[in-house]
Amino acid sequence: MEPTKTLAAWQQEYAKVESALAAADVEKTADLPKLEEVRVRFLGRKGELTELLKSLKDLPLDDRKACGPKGNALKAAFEAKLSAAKSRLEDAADADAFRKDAIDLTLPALRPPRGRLHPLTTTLGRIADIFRRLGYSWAEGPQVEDEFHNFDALNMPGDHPARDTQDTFYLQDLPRLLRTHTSNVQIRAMEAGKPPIRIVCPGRVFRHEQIDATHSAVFHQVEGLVIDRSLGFADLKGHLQTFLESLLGSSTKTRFRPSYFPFTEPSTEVDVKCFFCPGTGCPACKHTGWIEILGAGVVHPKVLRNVGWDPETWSGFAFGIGVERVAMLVHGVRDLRDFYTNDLRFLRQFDEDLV
Ligand code: 2U9
Repeated sequence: MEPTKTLAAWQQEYAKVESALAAADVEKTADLPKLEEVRVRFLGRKGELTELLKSLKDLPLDDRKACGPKGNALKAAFEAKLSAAKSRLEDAADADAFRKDAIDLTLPALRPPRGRLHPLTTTLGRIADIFRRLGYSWAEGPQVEDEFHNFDALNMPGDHPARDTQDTFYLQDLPRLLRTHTSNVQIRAMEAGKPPIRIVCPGRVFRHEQIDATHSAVFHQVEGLVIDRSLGFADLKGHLQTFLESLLGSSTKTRFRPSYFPFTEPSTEVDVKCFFCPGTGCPACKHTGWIEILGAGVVHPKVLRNVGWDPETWSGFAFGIGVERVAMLVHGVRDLRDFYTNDLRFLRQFDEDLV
């Protein structure tokens, strides 16, 4: 191919590109997109430096030999500057991002949300703990029960009002029911073992109740049973007085009123002096000055006989406490339904580290 460019013309173009490169001032480019613009301007497919190098082929052979290295050196110097500028800008961008996302390790940490025990759990724990210290062990049993363990064994014959479908949930097509108290656990413990016995039976019970601020169809009880030789009402009073003083304070005043349960004789309901008013009467004690807290009695001889224990040799007492009722009294909760709706605003009030 015939040369079409003269050495002078090429040198002139070289000088133009060289001064354009110097003017572009690669070292001072402010950001990466601008740097890329400069690269494309000189080294793109139609870039000024690319065109200059391409036009080497139009020079006479001798001139090409002299100018080639000059052109390549210009290109190498420019590429070195580009690469240095690129590193500098990338480092600066990294440093910026680091500064933006940096975590100040000296700041106080966010407190992770912490769960807490449900007030019914802590109340049950408190009750169980007191009886544990009085030598009771813990027994649990089925919530779905047969009529014998829930009723018959407890001296509640077939026509007893407590068996009415108004009070009891019966399972469809099965001779089974949802237990109405945890007494089934005591019956099962007696069947399975031998006297003496000293147990508390906590658990969920079910009654077909109209639900309101003080009644629920599902609630929790702790029942207790103590059977030994020659135990009587005085032992019952001693245990329950000790329990109530532990639960509510050593100055707790109690009152044992006569009552009736089919499974105990004699039976009693235990009141504590109202701790919301000075005995003058208020809505909490229904204006009586006393609050009913539990029921109890000396175990009926028929109940002992029903599990094959001789009432001539063995006797004892039993009691029942409603967990919700105790929790309401202790915490001043007016509506029992608050325990079941899982409203965190309600539950967060019980920040106890108990049990
Ligand atoms: C056996 C023998 C006797 C358990 C008893 C009560 C009295 C009682 C209520 C308190 C409030 C139920 O939760 S509540 O509604 N309970 O008044 N419970 S004596 O007597 C028994 C249990 C088992 C073998």
